[in-house]
Amino acid sequence: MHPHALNLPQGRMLPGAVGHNRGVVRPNYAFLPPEGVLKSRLPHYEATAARFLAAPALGARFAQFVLEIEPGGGTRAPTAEPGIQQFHYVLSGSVVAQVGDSAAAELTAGGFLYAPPGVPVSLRNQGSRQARVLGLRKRYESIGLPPPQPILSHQDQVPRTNHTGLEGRGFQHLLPFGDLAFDFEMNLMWFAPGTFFPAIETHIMEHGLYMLHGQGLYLLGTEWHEIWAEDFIWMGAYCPQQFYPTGPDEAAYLLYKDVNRDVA
Ligand code: UGY
Ligand code: MN
Repeated sequence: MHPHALNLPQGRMLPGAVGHNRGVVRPNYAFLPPEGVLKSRLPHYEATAARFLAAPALGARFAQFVLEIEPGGGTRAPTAEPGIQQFHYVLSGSVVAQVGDSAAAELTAGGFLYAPPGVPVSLRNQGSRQARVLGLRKRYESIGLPPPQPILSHQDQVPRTNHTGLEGRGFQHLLPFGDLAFDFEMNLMWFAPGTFFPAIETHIMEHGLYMLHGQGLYLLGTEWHEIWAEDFIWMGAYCPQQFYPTGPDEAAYLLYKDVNRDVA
């Protein structure tokens, strides 16, 4: 439809009706630009908005969300749910965090925590500006091992590795890599301009991808999507995937991946 046909005041456009919507939801993946993901409130948080990204309603077997915590806000009391693991990663601002009876620690951008199933988490914004925190909840799949211990750390404490032999790739495994007690990974994936995966991946693991830096082109199924910082992608099992950074600088995203468990 031509914009004039809408009879809008001059200079006003109806987003989506005459523009391009980058958002896509398919049975096996979803691409969610941030502007379309609306706010909700949660009873166990005060002065906090939640923007849900991945959820069982989408087809995901985990939940992922951004918390916008105002100064003085956060969890009303430490929160836990039997059988549910929690992971939080600070995007901006800072929070004072506690997992179980660990010492309280201030987490700034790049700080993260892991709470084993049923272990309570406290997140409080004691700063003077909004804190943005990426959260994840996943039901723990127990095996004959004790569940993992709580973690409070920062990405700067995590080595950057590259097992690919391809120059310009980087991996930071925020959770202990190869520890079979964990049933998921949270990895920072770095891409210098000109890099990409060695092959189009088509694997059983699901992903929740939050774009942190730079930009690129993401293949999902058979379609390419332009991706920018703050975009989110859910990839279901066996979703074909590939990535090319397209900006002048390194691109990076935080990637959830379910691992280490058998299937039947
Ligand atoms: O480890 C992975 O599955 C990763 N290479 N996938 C991705 O970044 N989409
Ligand atoms: Mn993958």
